[in-house]
Amino acid sequence: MMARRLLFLGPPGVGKGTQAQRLVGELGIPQISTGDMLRAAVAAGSEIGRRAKSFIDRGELVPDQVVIGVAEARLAEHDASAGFVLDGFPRTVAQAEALDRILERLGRELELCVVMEVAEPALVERLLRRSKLEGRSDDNEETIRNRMRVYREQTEPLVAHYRRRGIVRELDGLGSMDEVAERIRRAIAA
Ligand code: B4P
Repeated sequence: MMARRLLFLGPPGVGKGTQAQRLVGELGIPQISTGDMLRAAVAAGSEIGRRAKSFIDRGELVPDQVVIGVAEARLAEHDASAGFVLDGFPRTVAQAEALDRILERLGRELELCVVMEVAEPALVERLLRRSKLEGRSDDNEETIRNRMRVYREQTEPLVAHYRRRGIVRELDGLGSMDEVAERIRRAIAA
């Protein structure tokens, strides 16, 4: 049995978004990326986008209340009832606690937390390469370093939160996208 309620954790650029997208096609479940949703809100010029933009551009986390509202609304949509890949949410302990409450209300439970790791120099290199292709406002070196620091300080502690529940699978994010996808497939099926 494949796990279908999944959370991807890992530093910026580790491949969460890339791998979550691949899984969508394979498992037929939606990718829930707060980063993508916030960027779409910025592009649309909505109230949420206006509140999020300066945080994103500095590589800081958008305030919990904003992000939790966005994630909660998305998780309640019909297509998430059969499963989902959370990518980029939760990023703080307060968000993880909110996620627990949201899922409990919906009568669902997280099955697996896939933690990906890659050493920082390779991550910075990947994100700088992406900046040339996509021109994302937060993919410059100074902001990338800040995002790494924010990850280590605020998000990495969540690994322990989920480890206590026995649902963590850790894997190496270095290698080709196909190699990483295969490691994820094995972790999900195990
Ligand atoms: P995100 O959009 O989540 O940004 P990210 O961490 O850089 O994405 P990801 O890690 O998924 O990138 P990927 O590896 O796929 O967040 C951006 C900002 O939004 C945050 O800084 C914050 O301000 C805000 N935000 C989002 N969620 C929030 C929350 N919950 N709370 C508060 N604020 C929040 O891609 C990286 C690159 O690597 C790609 O170019 C890809 O092609 C490449 N790559 C992937 N796999 C590879 C491989 N195996 N080998 C070589 N290259 C690879």
